[in-house]
Amino acid sequence: PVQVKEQLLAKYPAKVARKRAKQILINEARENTTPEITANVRTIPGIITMRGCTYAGCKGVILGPTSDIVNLVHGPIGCSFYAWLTRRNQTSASGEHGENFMTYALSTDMQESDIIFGGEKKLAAAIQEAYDLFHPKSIAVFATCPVGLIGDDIHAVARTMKEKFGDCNVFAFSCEGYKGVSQSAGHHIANNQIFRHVVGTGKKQRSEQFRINLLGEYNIGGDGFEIDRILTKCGITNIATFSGNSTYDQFATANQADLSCVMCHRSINYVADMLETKYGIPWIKVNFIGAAATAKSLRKIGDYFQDAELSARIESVVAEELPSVEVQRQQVLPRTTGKTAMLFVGGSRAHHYQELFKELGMKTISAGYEFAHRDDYEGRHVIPGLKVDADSRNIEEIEVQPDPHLYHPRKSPEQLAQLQQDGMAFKEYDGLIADMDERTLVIDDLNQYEAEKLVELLKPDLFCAGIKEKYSIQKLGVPMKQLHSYDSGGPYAGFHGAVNFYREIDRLVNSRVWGYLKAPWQEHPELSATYVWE
Ligand code: CFM
Ligand code: HCA
Repeated sequence: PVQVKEQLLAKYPAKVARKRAKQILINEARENTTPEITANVRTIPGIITMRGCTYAGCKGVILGPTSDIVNLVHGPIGCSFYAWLTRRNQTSASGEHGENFMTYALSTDMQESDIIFGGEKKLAAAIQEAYDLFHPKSIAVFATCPVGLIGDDIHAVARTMKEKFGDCNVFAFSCEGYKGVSQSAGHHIANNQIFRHVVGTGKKQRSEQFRINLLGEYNIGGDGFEIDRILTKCGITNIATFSGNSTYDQFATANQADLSCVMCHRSINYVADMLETKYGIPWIKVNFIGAAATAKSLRKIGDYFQDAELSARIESVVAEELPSVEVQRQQVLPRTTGKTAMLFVGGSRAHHYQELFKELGMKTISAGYEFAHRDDYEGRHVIPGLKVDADSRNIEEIEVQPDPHLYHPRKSPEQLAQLQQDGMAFKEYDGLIADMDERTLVIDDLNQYEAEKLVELLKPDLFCAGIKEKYSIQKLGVPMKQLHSYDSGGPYAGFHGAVNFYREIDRLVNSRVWGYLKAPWQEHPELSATYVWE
């Protein structure tokens, strides 16, 4: 791996190589201190990053999957067009009135004249139009880059319209694409506003048993549907998923859950903390990617509630579901064992999916996140020491206090201490590095050039990333699996999802077709022209 790292850096100018070197880590010497990686910093200009923007993280990732909040983008039409149904968050429109606004793309369609004279009037008119069309419970307004540059006060417009309507919660997000170094800043801006404007405002009293929130699950390819199927079967009530297939009222009553379960740590861990501080809800890390991980997460939830009947039910669900998953696994195992994979996805998936590859007997030889932070790599113990730079200071941290009316601790300090003594880890996440083998390569914010170089040097049997990587990797003769959109497949979560994944990965890594692929410039060398500087 040392040589691989050197070769990845060899072509860079010295200054760039120095910077990138800190984001490429060889996982070794576990017995020493945890290795440190540089993450959540600006991409070096000129590098073709895999990342997206802050608006994508706010509007696309966090608010995108809600079904009954009307999402209105204030900006030029391109920002909407290129975000229209590109993320595969599914909705069932199972909210109170069956609303589903997810499939619409609403935009103020900013023009040059709006940039010059200001776009606030146009925004107010668009909010009015959306209200007249749908009479929704809520309208969310998203700013794209030019809005921040010209200084439209979207929050004032939202406030005015909210007061005017009386029955519609209008609020806005200053999530201009440039606000942070990646999508991650957008998650934070989105979550802060949902927490501030929606959570805890619900009137409905929830009285079901074993109430949880599922944080950081976005129902890509129906993952959330499969997780809900399993939870329901176990008798666990999922009050609110943040934000896969979610509704406004689910967010509004999330304060009534007794436990928060965090799937994607990167996109939402601070919300789990805020729910605990303000309402007294403890949180645990879960993972429903992988059959064994699913069983483990269910048992963790059971242990928390300390109810013999619930635990027995969980055991019977696991006993009923696991054997058929195991049959499928045993079928593919002889063909997948020993194959190698590389995983480069935005945040948690580069970690979670290693569980499924382990179940297939496959080795993850290199992995990394587009935009995760050091705690997602090294574990939460690094959080107190994280450097605050100009970019992270830009993103608001909400100061939260216990709510005078709604705070009540779900467990006494003694109960919590007992649970911890029995092995339950609260507020804990050890990150990706701890789960990876020694001498594997962990790379933050991988780019186009390094992706191709890595494939050339290590020739994995499978490369996992997103749409921008897909075809360049396939042209190198290596099968490529999209772990964002699932290439229109899925679900991959839970028990049914594991079976889907086993079957697809078996087909991918055992098909010989990839080896026959030749890129046009390999067949016709005259196409591989070299630019000559005169
Ligand atoms: Fe969390 Fe996600 Fe991911 Fe993410 Fe994303 Fe996504 Fe992703 Mo694409 S919230 S960090 S911002 S698990 S959209 S559902 S697939 S990059 S690894
Ligand atoms: C985003 C969304 C994305 C993009 C996926 C991809 C998603 O970051 O804006 O690059 O293939 O999952 O849809 O991460």
